[in-house]
Amino acid sequence: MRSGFVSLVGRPNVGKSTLLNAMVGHKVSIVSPHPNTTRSRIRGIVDHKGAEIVVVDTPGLHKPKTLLGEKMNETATEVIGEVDLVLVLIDAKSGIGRGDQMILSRAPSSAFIVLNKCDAVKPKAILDQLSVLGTFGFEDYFAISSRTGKGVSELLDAIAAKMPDGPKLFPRSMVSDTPKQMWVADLVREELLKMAKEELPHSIATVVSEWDPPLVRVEILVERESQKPIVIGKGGEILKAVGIAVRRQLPKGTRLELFVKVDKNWQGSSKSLSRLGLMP
Ligand SMILES: Nc1nc2c(ncn2[C@@H]2O[C@H](COP(=O)(O)OP(=O)(O)OP(=O)(O)O)[C@@H](O)[C@H]2O)c(=O)[nH]1
Ligand SMILES: [Mg+2]
Repeated sequence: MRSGFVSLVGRPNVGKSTLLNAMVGHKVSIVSPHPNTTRSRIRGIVDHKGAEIVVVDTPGLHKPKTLLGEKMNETATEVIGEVDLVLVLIDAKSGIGRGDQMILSRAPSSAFIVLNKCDAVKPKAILDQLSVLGTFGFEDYFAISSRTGKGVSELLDAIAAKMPDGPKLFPRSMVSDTPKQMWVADLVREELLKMAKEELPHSIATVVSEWDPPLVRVEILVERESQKPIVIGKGGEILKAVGIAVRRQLPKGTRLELFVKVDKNWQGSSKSLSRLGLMP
């Protein structure tokens, strides 16, 4: 038996969480078109060709503007040092930018480079980008699409071959170790992100304030009084739609109650971030 840890790192929005879900074959990390969706480490468990691979999704590495941003970068950087293998994701659609170069310059030479979103670009663009990436001299290179799944199985083959000897770490059929409360809070945030525009995605945080199944209360934090009506919607229509979409993903009979609160400085307050589970 072999087992080990692999981390997915890269700029925000390159498709790390989409790849984690594709590898696990279940949705274990929320995804959105907005950058900075993942705020904490999310672990997914994959059994592949005799190896147990624990894939760790991390927040996108970016220039932090708040304490939350600093903590997110810290989380991602710490994970790099703790795993058996690092996967650096690059977005083929947006190309190799300065942010990517910074990450590539800090990644260990044993890392795998994964060019993602290859479904969205022409073959020549893939070849051109791979030839640039090749100059960095990493262990191996992959061109995949996390959205269509193309290349994901070959990537898993190569990862499995790199895992050290070791025992099974998680019970069979377990796909993630995210606590249920964190998961429900994230599902609510994911649905809100689908409807949110402009700066709102960054302003929203969610946390379970009462966990007494089948009753589950989730608090939605915004930073300004003026954001409250946007999240609630006309006559409560947005909250209602969010509630319906999240309930569909929860056990039958769950009573989900959503509340919106203003916490002006939740992104900059260590007390608020601890309550949200985003720092110790
Ligand atoms: N066309 C295409 N889009 C993709 C692919 N993978 C991810 N996306 C899209 O890219 C956007 C970002 O995906 P995420 O998986 O949330 O990206 P992330 O790297 O986890 O982002 P952060 O958590 O913000 O750091 C979403 O709209 C995805 O649907 C892909 O292979 N092809
Ligand atoms: Mg993510």
